[in-house]
Amino acid sequence: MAASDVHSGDSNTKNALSVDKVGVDEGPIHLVEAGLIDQLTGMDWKVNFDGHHQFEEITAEDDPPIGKLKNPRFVSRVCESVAKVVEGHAKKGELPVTLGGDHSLAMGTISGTLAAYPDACVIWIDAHADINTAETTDSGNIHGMPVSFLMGLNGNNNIPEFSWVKPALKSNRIVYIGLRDVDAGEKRILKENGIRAFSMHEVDKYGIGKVVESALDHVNPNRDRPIHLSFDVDALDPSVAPSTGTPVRGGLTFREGHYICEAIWETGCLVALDLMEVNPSLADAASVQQTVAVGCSLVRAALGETLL
Ligand code: B3U
Ligand code: MN
Ligand code: MN
Repeated sequence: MAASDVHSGDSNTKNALSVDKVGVDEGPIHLVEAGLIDQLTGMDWKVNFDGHHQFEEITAEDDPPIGKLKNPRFVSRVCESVAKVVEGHAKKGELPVTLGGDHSLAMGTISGTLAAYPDACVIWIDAHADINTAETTDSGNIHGMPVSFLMGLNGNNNIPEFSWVKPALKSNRIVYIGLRDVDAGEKRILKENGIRAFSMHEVDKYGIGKVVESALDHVNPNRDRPIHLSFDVDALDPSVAPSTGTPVRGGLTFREGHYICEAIWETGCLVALDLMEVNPSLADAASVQQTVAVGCSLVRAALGETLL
């Protein structure tokens, strides 16, 4: 496991980019090797690459499941460290970009953002809701659970390993776009907590422009709250982004994905960005190259690249 940070900024805007690897080992480095940093520099971002953070490996024997949760100590330790890095950059006025890697990392990135900007809202782009609790999860994969930890739905202190995660995310400060593979337990949690979600059904019905506007109206009605955008590439259709761990057909088109990033950038409220679940080990070379190129392109769109 390794992670690297890139920080960038100019006089008005600062940018920090951190690259992490949890499970989805090779994704982040592919994005960097594809030239993402040069691309951002070319857009006048001052990019400051930190190099790699090394995490002490915890072997499977030393990290047995806690309840159903797989690799809990390792995931928790990496996320806690990422939370501190993101908080540090955000507090300096930099814009942390985290490349993943497993979406469990958002437990770290969003904790860091909320420590720096307690009134921030989260826009979560994903095929999945990632809101299973330690009780509702079938897979035990923590990448299906980060939102429940951020919202305190596990009674975080009941799982001492995750007691560092503050339940700082309120149900009216997160909105989803792109959902189409939501577990029964997750549907119940979304309903019980009144969490707003725009599935692919709403994207089809209203169009992406209206959906993004409604999503922003819900979490950020006056467009004055800081925004953390957490983008799982599996929100995109597998024909657009095939190299990802859990592809689900019927996803966002290339343009719909980019439109979301562009529209959020246009608000002027973006303070942190995650681009997660690029997984080059899961496809042929051409699919990997396609997914990495789309990933880079989404990051550029979220950081202000315009079409004209
Ligand atoms: N909801 C399932 C599947 C899943 C969630 N996130 C991903 N897959 N990437 C689970 O495992 O919790
Ligand atoms: Mn996800
Ligand atoms: Mn997903």
